[in-house]
Amino acid sequence: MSMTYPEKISLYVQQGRVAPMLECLEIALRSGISAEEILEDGLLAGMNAVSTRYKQSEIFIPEVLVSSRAMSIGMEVLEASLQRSDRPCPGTVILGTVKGDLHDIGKSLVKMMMEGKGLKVIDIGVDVPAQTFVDKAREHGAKVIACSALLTTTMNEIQKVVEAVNASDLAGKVYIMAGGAPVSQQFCDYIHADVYTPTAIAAAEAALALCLSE
Ligand code: B1M
Repeated sequence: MSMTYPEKISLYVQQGRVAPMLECLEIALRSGISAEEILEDGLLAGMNAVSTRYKQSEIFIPEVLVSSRAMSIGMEVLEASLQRSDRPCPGTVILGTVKGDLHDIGKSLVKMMMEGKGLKVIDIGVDVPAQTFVDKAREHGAKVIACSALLTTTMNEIQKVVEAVNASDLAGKVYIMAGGAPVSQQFCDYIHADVYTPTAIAAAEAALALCLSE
């Protein structure tokens, strides 16, 4: 039985083959497959398979890197096709991966989902020091600071963001959201972050609710 386009995209992500992945992605979009389905069953399915094989030591960092590069390029193309909300912009979110952490695939997903909700997202990148989150929130009048952390060694940086906000003029004026694989509700309660969400979609819904509050 022949593979569907999302299945092919998943396979090419696993193999890190950008050109055929992009070709399939374009054909899939043209043939009416939704951007959400391509994201879930293609790009994310491929990256999940890579994560599993990496955990089982079947592949190593170089392979993970080529796959994550393919996934990121696919996400950029898909971003333009994901449904945009036509509501007026309800608020601005500062989004970044915390200091010491270079993982950005989940963060990019959070960005796409938040933009899909009509939010303005200022993506300040990876390896972001706590104070930069505060400075950027002030500069852009943001209502939400969203921190992503993928390492147990960097998740404590989110606490530094909470402390930096509390020590600034933004204390009580900006919400702090946290997420990423090692982060949990319990951890967020412990560091006094305002909102924990486990997925990018949940993060987008929560950020929208925060921006619409009051
Ligand atoms: Co890294 N890595 N990595 N890695 N890597 C993990 C995270 C790891 C779990 C793998 C493992 O050992 N099983 C492990 C962490 C272990 C730990 O801390 N306990 C690990 C390690 C150890 C490392 C290095 C230290 C390896 C080394 O050098 N020896 C190193 C660290 C570099 C650094 O950051 N300083 C490293 C490097 C890398 C690569 C560069 C090779 C690459 C990153 C490429 C990139 O991001 N551009 C990479 C990758 C790809 C992974 C895995 C395989 C996949 C991560 C990913 O992108 N998943 C990962 C294994 C795994 O997670 N199973 C692993 C797909 C992505 C969609 O999921 O980011 O979890 P995720 O996002 C999810 C949710 O978490 C959530 O939304 C998404 C789903 O909807 N989410 C949020 C994310 N942010 C959110 C924010 C929110 C809300 C939800 O609100 C604000």
